[in-house]
Amino acid sequence: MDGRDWGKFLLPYEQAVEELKVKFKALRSELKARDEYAPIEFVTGRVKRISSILDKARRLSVPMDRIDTDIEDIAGIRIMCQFVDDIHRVAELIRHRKDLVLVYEKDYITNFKESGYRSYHLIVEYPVQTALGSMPVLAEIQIRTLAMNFWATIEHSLNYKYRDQLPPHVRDRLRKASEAAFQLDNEMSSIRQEIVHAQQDFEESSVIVRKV
Ligand code: 0O2
Repeated sequence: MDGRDWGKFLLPYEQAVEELKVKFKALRSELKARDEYAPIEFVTGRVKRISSILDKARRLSVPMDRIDTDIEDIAGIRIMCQFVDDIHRVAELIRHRKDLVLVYEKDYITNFKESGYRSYHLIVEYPVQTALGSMPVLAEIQIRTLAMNFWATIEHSLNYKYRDQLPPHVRDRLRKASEAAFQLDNEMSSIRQEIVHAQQDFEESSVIVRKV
């Protein structure tokens, strides 16, 4: 490891993760309390492990003095949703927030990764209020469905266990499993739409009956 004081370096990232987790959990609670639709199922967050930061810096040839600007996912927030449509609602809510600045977006749902990975990523700049003043830190907000999260969690742990050495036929099966998870997402959305339409039809017909 280099001579950096990692404990101090990671402090603002830890603070950013804690604050953003509280804020997105509060957003869910508030929408529910207002009897509005809450597109957020649950929220998690983590600060990237030092070994993982160093691996990524090596892989992307990022010099040590540019880690804070060039590695965008040291602070990571994950927002899980029930439906694919919810992902876009959450992204829209984030775009309108005044407590962070959107830097850019990566749509790994339309352009899913070679591995089969699907998720919507927003890179944001979040100002952390430290004892030394305001400090902007980059954070990656990953928004995904429960099915996308199920796939990504297992694929990540298998890759980790086998140190990125998974044989091609296993990778192929993982890609197929990702497709199956996405089909499940689409089927769930379609079932939900059918229920919503049936409910609307029922409400409209009962209004007509009341008017008659
Ligand atoms: P950690 O610390 O283990 O959580 P990359 O080359 O993937 O690192 P890229 O392409 O710019 O960089 O992707 P991006 O948008 O920075 O996202 C990186 C993070 O997205 C990963 O963090 C994962 O959380 C997730 N991710 C990206 N690709 C995959 C994938 O194929 N499978 C799974 N399961 N997750 C993926 P790390 O690097 O795993 O860090």
